[in-house]
Amino acid sequence: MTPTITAFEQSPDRGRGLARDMRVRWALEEVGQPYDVRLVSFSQMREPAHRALHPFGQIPTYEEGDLALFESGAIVLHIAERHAGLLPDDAHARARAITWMFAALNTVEPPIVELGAAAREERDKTWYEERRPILEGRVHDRLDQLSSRLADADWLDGPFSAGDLMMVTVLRRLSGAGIVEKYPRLSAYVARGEARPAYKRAFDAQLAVFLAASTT
Ligand SMILES: N[C@@H](CCC(=O)N[C@@H](CS)C(=O)NCC(=O)O)C(=O)O
Repeated sequence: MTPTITAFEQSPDRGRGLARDMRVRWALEEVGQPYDVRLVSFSQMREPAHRALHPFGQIPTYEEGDLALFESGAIVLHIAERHAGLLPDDAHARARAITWMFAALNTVEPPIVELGAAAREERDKTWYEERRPILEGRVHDRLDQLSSRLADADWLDGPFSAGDLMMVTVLRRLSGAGIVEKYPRLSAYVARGEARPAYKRAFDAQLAVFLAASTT
């Protein structure tokens, strides 16, 4: 059965692949699972039909028969567990790859999201210039630690896994901030992820949506 995911009708990231449908698209491309996309506007995301799928009125969602999921991490894990290619067969290696998924979402992404939210929503506040270095410092702490752990390896734990997919998409949220560039190992890690054919297919698909919306 072909799953259907939701994505922004017109992404605020202007097709840079930073919205979280990108993770799901990439995972589906990695495992070779075709998918449909239902595009939603911000007003549709607030409506009861979408809220029934996503209690917080966000994207992405994932529907497959009578299964409906939300949360990009849960969706990518579901895909990775049902198809070969994103999780190792060895039970311990598999558990470690899933640990990296959680680390990406639960340890690395929160300070990145906080920094972005402050830049968007607090820029005109009196405290912003004082707070920004604190928020940047929290991001740098995590990137320092991540870079040390990655060291000169290609991926976080053996072959590319859903843990890397999630971590690369989380680090990409810093695009344009000039932060990841300070960590050559992490920059190269993100570039390795972006060079994967499945990543490119996913990126092109979400960019095509943005370009089509921009010309109408
Ligand atoms: N933890 C959620 C976050 C979902 C999320 O923040 N989605 C954003 C797009 S990347 C969204 O829908 N933003 C619009 C809004 O919150 O109104 C996940 O990983 O799926």
